[in-house]
Amino acid sequence: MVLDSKTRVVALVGGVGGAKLVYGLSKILAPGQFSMIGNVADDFELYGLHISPDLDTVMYTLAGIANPATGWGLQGETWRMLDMLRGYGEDIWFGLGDGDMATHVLRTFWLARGMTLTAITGRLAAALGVQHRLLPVTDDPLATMVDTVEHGTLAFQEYFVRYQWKPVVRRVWFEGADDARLTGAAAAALAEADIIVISPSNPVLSIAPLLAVPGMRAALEARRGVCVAVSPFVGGKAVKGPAEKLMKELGMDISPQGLIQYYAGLLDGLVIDELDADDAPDGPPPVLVTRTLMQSEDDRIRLATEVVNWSESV
Ligand code: FO1
Repeated sequence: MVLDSKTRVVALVGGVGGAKLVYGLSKILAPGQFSMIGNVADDFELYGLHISPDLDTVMYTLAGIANPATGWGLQGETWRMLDMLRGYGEDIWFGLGDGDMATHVLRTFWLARGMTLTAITGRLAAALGVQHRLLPVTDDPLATMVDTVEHGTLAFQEYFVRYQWKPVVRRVWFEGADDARLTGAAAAALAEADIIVISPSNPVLSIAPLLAVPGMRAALEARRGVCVAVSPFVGGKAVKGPAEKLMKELGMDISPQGLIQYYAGLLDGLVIDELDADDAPDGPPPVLVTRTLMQSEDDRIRLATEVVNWSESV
């Protein structure tokens, strides 16, 4: 434990990149000290099943059972169900593993019985031994939509997985955002937070949908603690995934200054990689330059420790 046991940390998290940092945070903070608010705008239905890729990525990562090669899905996964579906002539474009299926089956079953996504996520995570709270930002429908040059409007997973984020993006928006309600659990976690960490998840695809939920920005602005973001870029490039390509297509600036502008009004600090040190703005907000690439478990824990210690001082 690196912090006073009363210090409460909340992380806003998306998928694979953010999951690495929250894994590190979960190793240095007690369960009562640390909550995560997760993205649900990547959620979709396939074969009648409700799939929550980002929540599952975080849950599996914290449980230590994520596939280390992909970051999503389970390690040691098998694919018999997909083989069978292929045999039936189905066009398989989304990798649903046999073990992973159990998560989607139970989630769908419990949703149909009236449980909230928050309650379901808590139950699944606890069963996998995850003690820290993983809170969906909303229990209401929220869906990232992507307008592309080649295929027109695509649902997020079609853009991301079916088309491997190759299409050129003209616009991104979040269907359902106007009516989505921030959950009571997420609002309470934010209200009690001493430190809020915007994890190095894709700003447009993972963090923006969280900020699009009515009440979320206000909850961040009304926070008692400090809010720091960890840049998802290393050497001006995305470590993984479409962040750099997509943001450039949308005409956005992916430099540290660009991130400060993107998160305008929210940040008390920005953490950037040492390869981007030359682009470090003078502030405000203050900037911490360190190694943000998380290749090993030690990297995750070291970065998490640096981020919380620095946040205490800004
Ligand atoms: N990402 C892929 O690129 N291909 C897949 O086949 C795929 C399957 C998949 C299954 C379950 C799950 O929880 C996640 C999965 N992902 C897959 C990752 C996921 O769709 C994206 O990484 C996120 O939505 C973006 O954060």
